[in-house]
Amino acid sequence: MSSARYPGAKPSLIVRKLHPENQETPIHFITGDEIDHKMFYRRNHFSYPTLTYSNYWLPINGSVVSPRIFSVQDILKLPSRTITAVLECAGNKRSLFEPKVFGEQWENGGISQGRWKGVPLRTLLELTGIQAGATEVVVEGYDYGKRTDLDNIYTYARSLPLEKALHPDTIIAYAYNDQPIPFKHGYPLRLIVPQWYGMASVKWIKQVSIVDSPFKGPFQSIDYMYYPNKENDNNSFPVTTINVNSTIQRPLNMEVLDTGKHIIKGIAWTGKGFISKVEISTDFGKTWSYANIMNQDQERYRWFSWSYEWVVLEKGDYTIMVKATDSHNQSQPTSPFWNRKGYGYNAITKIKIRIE
Ligand SMILES: Nc1nc2c(c(=O)[nH]1)N[C@H]1C(S)=C(S)[C@@H](COP(=O)(O)O)O[C@H]1N2
Ligand SMILES: [Mo]
Repeated sequence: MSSARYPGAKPSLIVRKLHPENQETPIHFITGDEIDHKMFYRRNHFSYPTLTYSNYWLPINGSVVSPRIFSVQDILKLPSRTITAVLECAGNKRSLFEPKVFGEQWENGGISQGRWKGVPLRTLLELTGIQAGATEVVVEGYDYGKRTDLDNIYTYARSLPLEKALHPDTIIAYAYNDQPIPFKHGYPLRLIVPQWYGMASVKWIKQVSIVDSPFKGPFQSIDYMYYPNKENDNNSFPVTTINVNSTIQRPLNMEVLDTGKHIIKGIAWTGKGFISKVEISTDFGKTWSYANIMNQDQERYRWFSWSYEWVVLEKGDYTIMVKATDSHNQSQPTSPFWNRKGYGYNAITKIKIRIE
């Protein structure tokens, strides 16, 4: 559709909640692989923090050989790394679970992608040294508040196992798409943890602490755990790597189209590995064809755009299904893995279309 016929019509974020601010990316109306920060989803547990930038320092302490306090200037001088990665909220698509689960009712816009530049956390940890026996790295943000389920005030803090913290692509970022990180996305410094759901990528970093026992903060021990049972916490395990997944951008769910040729297009992504195939069915799963995957040779951590030319001659109602598979042979399952807090939804993507 030519935008010239619709002057001024442009996508906007979709509000889920304003206090704290939680908004979705208008993923169906995004073109391109690097999302403008104005269209980047926003996911916050608390009010935005107040920080004084003139006096901002990044302390690294705990089980280190020599604790240090870095200025942003110090960090800018170190060798940088630039990474284009999918950031997806673990609650993305939560609204699709049956039975429904409590929490932000994300549809499919709890996902964005862009280019982050920063310094590997590893580089900083090499400068402080790590003591023998250290097991995890805790990254704490400046934002804090009360949770509905606990009495104390908590900051937003998460830990990473040492191995993930030391991965050269786990970075302390200071730029997004060549600009300083926008305030709402973590200015001046945020963690970017490729391959893991977004909760790991802590914004507004206040300090980094190396620890030698499992970190038990509530955003790690209560939230961001998969609870497979409705009534108890048995068999819970932590939310980490992004599941293989896809979204149909066009046409829209429940759209009415005419007979003829239509381009079905969307994105597919995964945490570990890359997307190896995208299959599509326009007859409710009876037959499947391969969608055409664009730029399949691209670097890791990105989403893949795909498209499929659909020629439809018969009027009626159609269910279109998309199933992505990754290089570790993980495919979107027929039914989702239901869990009480509604994380990691990745069942086969479905929309309905009417042809008249
Ligand atoms: N300090 C801090 N970091 C945070 C959060 C937060 O509430 N506070 N939310 C996390 C979650 S759950 C997600 S999905 C991403 C969202 O990042 P964005 O708001 O830049 O999209 O940030 C993560 N980092
Ligand atoms: Mo999230």
